[in-house]
Amino acid sequence: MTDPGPALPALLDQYDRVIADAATHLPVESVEPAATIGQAVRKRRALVGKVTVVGLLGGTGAGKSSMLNALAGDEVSAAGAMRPTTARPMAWIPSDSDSALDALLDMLSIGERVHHREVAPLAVLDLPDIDSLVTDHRRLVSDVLPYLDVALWVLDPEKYHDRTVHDLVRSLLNHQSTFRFVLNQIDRLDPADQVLVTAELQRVLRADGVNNPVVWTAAADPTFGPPQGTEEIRESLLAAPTSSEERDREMVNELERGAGMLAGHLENVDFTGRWEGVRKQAGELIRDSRQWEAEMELVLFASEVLPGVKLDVSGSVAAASDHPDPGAALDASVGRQMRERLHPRARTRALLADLQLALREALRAGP
Ligand SMILES: Nc1nc2c(ncn2[C@@H]2O[C@H](COP(=O)(O)OP(=O)(O)OP(=O)(O)O)[C@@H](O)[C@H]2O)c(=O)[nH]1
Ligand SMILES: [Mg+2]
Repeated sequence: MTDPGPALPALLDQYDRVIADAATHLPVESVEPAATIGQAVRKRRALVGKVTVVGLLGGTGAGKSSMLNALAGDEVSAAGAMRPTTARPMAWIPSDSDSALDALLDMLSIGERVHHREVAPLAVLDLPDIDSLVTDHRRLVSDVLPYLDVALWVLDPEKYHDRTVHDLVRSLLNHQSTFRFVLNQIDRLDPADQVLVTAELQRVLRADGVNNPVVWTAAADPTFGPPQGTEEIRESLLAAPTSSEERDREMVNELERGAGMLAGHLENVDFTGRWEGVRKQAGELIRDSRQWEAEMELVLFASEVLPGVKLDVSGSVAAASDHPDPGAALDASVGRQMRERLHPRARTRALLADLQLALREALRAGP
């Protein structure tokens, strides 16, 4: 974005107005996912520029905990041969970390925190593996991702090809600007194989849809000697991991995703045109003493245009039966109720359309 600073707060405010408007008439479950995205972006923004938040992702045994220990220069997370080792996430964070980071960790239920006294404003989250059968682990990954400056995928020479990893990479491509990859345990490969495996990993990642994947190589906990490559990784993480444009762009992308979710609950139906036919049909059925069929006709139409909303249909049909023009009576009862309910939807839809336009413009103006 050319001027990302002021654009994002304005877009966030606009987003929140649409959510608040939708919440006045849509069911909670329709609004909540989009509202959560908005909150996530706000929290994420509060952290920008203060601490670089890195999350370690990957299969069990790849060396995520070992990577954290190497980056920290100390054993802060238990690594081990037992699979899986890390059952619960932990965070290695600056001891003077601000409340925004604590609030984020609280929200993600990451209770285990080790504080460091380094000058580097680096927070590293050691996450449980993504390939065990514990689906909670994968849910945690998607909950955490929107907040990361860098999602550091730790892979090893044996399992770098694993389907679980690549399925997940593909499903999370909307966060790809934060993706970095490290081929760990390179001490187990001879130099020629290191080159081959790295190239192959890059090829697979491109096939997943990652544009220009950054692949580092390292040995976080080699069988012999000190860690290799981790110092360079640490420096790369600290050196402006993602540009502010990229970060803002990612947040705008998130808002666009949330707006799209809401749009799914506000689809436009041609009420006026169709209602004319439905009320005529129901009116004729009533005149033919087929009240029950008239009710069905109305219920079906109502459930289509206003899913999840309860309307008084049988009372209205009974009243219309005593009316000289049942169709007109239905229009004044059921029809009026539907119009009243549809009115706020049209309003939210208009607000949402404005928001989606503004989000698209912000993305188009990007680099
Ligand atoms: N040879 C070699 N072994 C490594 C390297 N990095 C980690 N290991 C070993 O691999 C095993 C698994 O490492 P962890 O760091 O526990 O792996 P993890 O990804 O955290 O695993 P989970 O917590 O189960 O998800 C340990 O026995 C480590 O000592 C490396 O660079 N080279
Ligand atoms: Mg671990």
